[in-house]
Amino acid sequence: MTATVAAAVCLGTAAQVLAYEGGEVKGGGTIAGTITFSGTAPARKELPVTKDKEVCGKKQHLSYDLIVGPNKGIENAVVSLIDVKKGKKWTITKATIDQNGCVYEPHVVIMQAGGELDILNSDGILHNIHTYSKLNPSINKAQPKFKKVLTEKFAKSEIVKVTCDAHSWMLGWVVVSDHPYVAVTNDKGEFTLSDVPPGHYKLEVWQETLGKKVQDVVVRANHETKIHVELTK
Ligand SMILES: [Cu+2]
Repeated sequence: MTATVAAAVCLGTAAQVLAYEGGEVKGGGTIAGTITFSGTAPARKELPVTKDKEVCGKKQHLSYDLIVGPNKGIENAVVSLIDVKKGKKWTITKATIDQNGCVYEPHVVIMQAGGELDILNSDGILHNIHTYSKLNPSINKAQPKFKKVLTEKFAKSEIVKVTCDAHSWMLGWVVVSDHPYVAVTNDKGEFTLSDVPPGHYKLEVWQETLGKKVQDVVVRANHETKIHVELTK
């Protein structure tokens, strides 16, 4: 019994030491750049709409798991600092994804660990959100047509896969982070991380089908560090 209590106290202390500390950043630098695909990008496949065609069939559905632009920029890659302990405060108080035309919009959403995610249902049909995660409890909930919003909490930092049990092609990701130095690339593969305290960091790039790549990055006061990372199959 005593041993259990001691272990619990130890874990509590470790968590406090590792927790991210948000505050004012003086002389922060910027990390900006592009994530590109190396080689010939595979074409997006058309996903057949097998259900609720009157709503889901309004849009053409092309595979959402790898989108490479004309200049090889990878859309929806997640860029984050993985060893940052201190820096700016979070400004997102609540994150939102919508189910619109039977697509999760955005495909990748960022939220604060311990924060809330609003899951909207603009379609007005039955969706069933089903999440896959290691650290956070899995969610498997029907969202009937009259239920305009479901609000869910995610306590732990990790990337959670989101699917819909009603529509097999629907796919999204929730990036739960305990610090705000995380960005999703735009349709040109570009990202920016701003107000980073000067220092040496590990920058991680993650893409759902291409995996992870980590590299060192140095941030200098009031300076922009340019980064280019290539990912491939
Ligand atoms: Cu659905």
